[in-house]
Amino acid sequence: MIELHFAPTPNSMKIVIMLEEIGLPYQILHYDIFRGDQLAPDYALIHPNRKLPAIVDTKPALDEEPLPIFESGAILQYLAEKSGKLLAQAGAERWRTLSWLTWQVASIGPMGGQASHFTRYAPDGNEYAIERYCKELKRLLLVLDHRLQDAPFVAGTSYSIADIAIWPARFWASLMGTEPYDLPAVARWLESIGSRPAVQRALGHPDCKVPQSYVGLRQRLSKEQWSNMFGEKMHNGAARRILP
Ligand SMILES: N[C@@H](CCC(=O)N[C@@H](CS)C(=O)NCC(=O)O)C(=O)O
Repeated sequence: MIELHFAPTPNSMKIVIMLEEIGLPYQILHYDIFRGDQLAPDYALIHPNRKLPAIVDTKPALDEEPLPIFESGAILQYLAEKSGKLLAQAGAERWRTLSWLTWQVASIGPMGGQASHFTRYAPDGNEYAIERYCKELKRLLLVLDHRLQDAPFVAGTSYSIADIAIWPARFWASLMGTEPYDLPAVARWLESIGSRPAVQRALGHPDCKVPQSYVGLRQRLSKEQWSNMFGEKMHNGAARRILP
C-alpha cells in the first residue's frame, strides 16, 4: 500500500496520475496547506522540507520498515522502478526521460511556482516579478513546444514519468494568461495525455477536488493562512529539528 500525502495542487496530482497508471493500491491523506497541516511536527519525519506531495511505501521491496519518499521527481522514479513501468530500464530513452523530469522539477516547476505566487498571492505592486516569472514560464512552454514538435512524448516515442511530471503545468499556465493551447504541439500533447483513462480517473477522484482558495488570481488570504504558507508559522516550522 502507498500512502500519498496530498494537497490538491499540480505537484500532488502528478502522483495520483502515476498511481492510477501503474495500478498500485494507494490511500490519499489530505492536507490543507492553507490551514498549515504540513507544519504538524511529525510530518517533518516524512518530508523534511514540509511540502506536498510525499509518499510512504508501507511494504518496500528491500526494507522491512515503511519507507517515506519526498520530492515529486524522486517519487515518480521510485514508483516507476517499483512497478517496472513508464521509465525505460536503460538506453537513450531512459536518460531523455530523466533529463525532462529534472527539467520539470528544476525549471518549469519553480518558475511556474513563482509566477503563481506573484500573480495570485503576493501583495499588489510586484509588476517586475510578475513580468519576469510569467515571461520565463512562457519561454519554458516554448521550449516544451519545440521538443514536442519533434516527438510525440517528451522522452521520444513512449509516454513516461516525464510526461506525467510536466502535464499538470496546464493548471497554472492557463491561470496566468500563458495559454498553453496557443502552442500547437503542446496542445496536441496535453489533449492526448488528458484523454488517457488513468488521467481521467485521477482528475475525477473524489479526494482530488480543487477548492477555490487554490485557484484564481489575486487571492486574499487571511493572516493565519498567509502565515502558514509564506510567513512566520511556515518559517518557524523549519526552525525546529524533529527527532525520529
Ligand atoms: N519540488 C517539490 C515542490 C513541492 C511544493 O512546493 N509543494 C507545494 C504545493 S504544490 C506545497 O507543499 N506548498 C505548501 C507550502 O509551501 O507550505 C516537489 O516537486 O515535490
